[in-house]
Amino acid sequence: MQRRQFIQTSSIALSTSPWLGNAWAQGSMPHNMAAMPGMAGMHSGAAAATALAPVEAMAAGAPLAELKKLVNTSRQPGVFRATLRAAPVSLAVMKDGTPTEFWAYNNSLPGPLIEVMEGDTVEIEFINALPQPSTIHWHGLPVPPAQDGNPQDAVPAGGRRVYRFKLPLNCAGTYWYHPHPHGFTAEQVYRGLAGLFIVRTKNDPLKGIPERHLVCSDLKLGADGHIAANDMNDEMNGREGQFALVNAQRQPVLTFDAGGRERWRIWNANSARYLRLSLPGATFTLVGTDGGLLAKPVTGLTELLMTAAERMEVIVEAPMGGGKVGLVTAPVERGKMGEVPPESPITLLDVDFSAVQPERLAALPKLPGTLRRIQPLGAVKAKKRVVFSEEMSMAGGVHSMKFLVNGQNFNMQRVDFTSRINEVELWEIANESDMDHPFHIHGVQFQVVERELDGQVTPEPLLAWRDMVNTRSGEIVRVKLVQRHKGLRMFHCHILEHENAGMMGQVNVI
Ligand SMILES: [Cu+2]
Repeated sequence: MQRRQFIQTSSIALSTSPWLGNAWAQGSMPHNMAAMPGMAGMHSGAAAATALAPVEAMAAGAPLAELKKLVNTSRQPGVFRATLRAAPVSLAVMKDGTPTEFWAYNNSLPGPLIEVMEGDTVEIEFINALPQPSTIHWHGLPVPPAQDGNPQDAVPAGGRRVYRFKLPLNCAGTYWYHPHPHGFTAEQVYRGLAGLFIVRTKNDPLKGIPERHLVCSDLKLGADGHIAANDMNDEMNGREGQFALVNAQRQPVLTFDAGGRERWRIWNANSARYLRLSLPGATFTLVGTDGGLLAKPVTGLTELLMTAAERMEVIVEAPMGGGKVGLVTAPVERGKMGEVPPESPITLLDVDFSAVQPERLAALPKLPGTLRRIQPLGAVKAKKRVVFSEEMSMAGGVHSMKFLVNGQNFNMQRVDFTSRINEVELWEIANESDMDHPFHIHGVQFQVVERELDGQVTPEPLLAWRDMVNTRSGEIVRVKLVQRHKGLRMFHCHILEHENAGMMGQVNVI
């Protein structure tokens, strides 16, 4: 079926037959998932468009909160030891005090920040007090597969386990953690389970610049204050909540450092929303990507485009004139399907520059011209090809939409690729679908080599370590990577609804 036809029929179905969404949701999932506990919400809630709370239902304008840190209980140097407990928690985030039941790590939204040094050993006891199996996946971190919260290693409801890994040198960067159980990831993340992870290095070239942490996430609440279930649009396009938050606050105020320069670590912790960030009057200097600092800063940027799950580090310098400026995210055209209401820019945060003393900025030392040594990955020993595609059908009057990797749905029992440890591989990710899909692979950072669109190849200008890269409709992205641990690794689209629907594969490293 052609895409246009599908869009027409799907919009009719949405407006006239609320129950069709059920059939659609079932048709889009592997059979065994329909029987899983917790999937019930997707079926019963998928059809009717819930009446949503107005954006004003959440207060705005509070000072930006600092992230809560996870306290290290170890007294041994070089060891970080703590507990993360995932559990339901009732929090009042709406103005009128209506409580919302979230699922959170240590009752915190977002989950607490883990801060460690390169070379540290990390030991996290995970307590699963959720009504579903769960895991903790250490997104982007070079940890062994058995400690990486794979879907195969689910911790049952009521269970617990310890994740233990030693971080290598040269992995300082901006990471995060979230659940990764088969079939439950999207729901657990949108209910609030996601936390932050920073690895620091002893020789930080940007030491001394005040640092900010901005975690962008969204929240979809019904008018009654409950977390809304996914509707058909969410399942198709990825869930985007009406509340676009920073550090779990709606449009907070950041009072900029008087010296006029800050280092921002920005997380796109949204399930699906891409960010196109700008701060009128100010420019960004990009200094880091998912896997840490760049080789050299990139100056003069007016926009930052971040796919879901991507992180960036930027240096922000105060614009002339002071005052308050909004950090705005503009809509990103990513090929959404169905009837999508018009989107407008959202102010995520107000930045108050009024305390800045311009003469202090003039007196600051210049940013270093080089930040870190990044060696380009060398000669390729093996190649892999990943094809993202979508399949739509109206067979038997039932909407069915599949999100596929190499023509197949995810199957935990099937190994899609085999890789050899310590070999440079070229992965070609071809997006043969109508939507953009952000590619992610576990346990490694890759280097983007080039992008090809309509036969035109553009070499990647940035030498950078990443674990997220967008693939546009019709685009082919080529990346180089090296696996450093033996075992099973997942790779998938990081629009969590697509991953949940099976746009995921696994590679066994031998
Ligand atoms: Cu996707």
